Amino acid sequence: MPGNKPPFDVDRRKILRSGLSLGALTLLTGCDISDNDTVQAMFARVSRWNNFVQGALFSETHLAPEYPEAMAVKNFRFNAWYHYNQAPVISAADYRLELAGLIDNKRPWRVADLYALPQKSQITRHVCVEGWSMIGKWTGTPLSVFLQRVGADLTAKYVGFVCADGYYESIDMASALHPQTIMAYQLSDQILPVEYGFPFKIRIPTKLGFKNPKYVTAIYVTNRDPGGFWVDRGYNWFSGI
Ligand SMILES: Nc1nc2c(c(=O)[nH]1)N[C@H]1C(S)=C(S)[C@@H](COP(=O)(O)O)O[C@H]1N2
Ligand SMILES: [Mo]
Repeated sequence: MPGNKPPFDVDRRKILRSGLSLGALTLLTGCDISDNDTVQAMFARVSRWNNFVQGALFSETHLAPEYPEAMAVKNFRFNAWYHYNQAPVISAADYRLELAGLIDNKRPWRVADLYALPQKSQITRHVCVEGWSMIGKWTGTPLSVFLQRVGADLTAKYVGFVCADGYYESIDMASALHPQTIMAYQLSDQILPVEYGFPFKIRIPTKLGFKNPKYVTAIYVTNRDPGGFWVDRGYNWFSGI
């Protein structure tokens, strides 16, 4: 993702290319789209509607495709909004995963304690909104197992993540409890290298790549929409695939 630039500017040409006529959008939303703020507000409404529809269609039994081991790429592509050599270097000795919000046991977790939890592997496709995708093998603990272990309120709406590089993300509870959503400690059977998210990334094969936060330093459970780094710059929050 380039610099701190928003991922897109809403303009008339892009709306027209998306297949919706300006007239149709005006009818749908009741907004006059003559100025950019109104267009932005209208898109926010369409995006909220998208969240609702995607959430309603999402089912905990819908599984992302899994692939044979031989299809997993060994040299995985790095992506962030900065060069890979600026990825945050986390010391395992000093690291503590902080827990906050609607969680009974907020004791911070050390890397070794996380890595001692039950684990499983998945070979799934990571799809980046920028137009590339890659199959990788990730291994780690189902987020549902961890959330149960710490006594999270599983009836709450959102699970939020804070990352060591200033990135942040959040997902709906149904996606957090999905069997393929894992706290991934390994990529290609190796402990996650620094640039891929050490000590762990949230791997969610049912969502776009930007919904997969790396170098997670805090997890919290809440009923208030926490947003996300790219979502707050215009992307759709649910972003299911
Ligand atoms: N902390 C953090 N997590 C992040 C990002 C980031 O910039 N910072 N970028 C996201 C995006 S857009 C993608 S495509 C994937 C890239 O993960 P990879 O480097 O393991 O391929 O990480 C996601 N998670
Ligand atoms: Mo991405």
